[in-house]
Amino acid sequence: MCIFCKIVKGEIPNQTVLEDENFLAFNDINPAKKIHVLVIPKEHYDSFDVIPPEIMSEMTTFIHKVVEKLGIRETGYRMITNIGKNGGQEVSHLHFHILGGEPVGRLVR
Ligand code: DGP
Repeated sequence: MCIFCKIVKGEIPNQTVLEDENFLAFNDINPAKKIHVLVIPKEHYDSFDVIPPEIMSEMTTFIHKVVEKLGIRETGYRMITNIGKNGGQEVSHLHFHILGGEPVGRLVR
């Protein structure tokens, strides 16, 4: 079972930001910015590449709630999802990184 599925099952502890029946948002173990939250579907999908569009639509609604709860809607934030080997994905369970709480800098220079 993958590490994020273990988090969903409660086998690995996490600092939950927001949760509903289908999605979970929790603090990244190794934060790159003041706010660094991961948002995942509870059901396992390897990456964004394979998530059904209708589930992605529900996830979008959930992410909006996470951003509202974090209080970073007004200031802005960066959202990233890494896909596969060349995308630098380490955990093969779809997750969106939400980075904020401070300027995150330019992604592409
Ligand atoms: P990625 O490279 O996009 O696959 O990012 C994986 C992220 O997952 C990385 O920022 C660290 C985080 N991470 C890995 N293991 C754990 C864990 O057990 N708990 C938490 N909270 N985050 C984890």
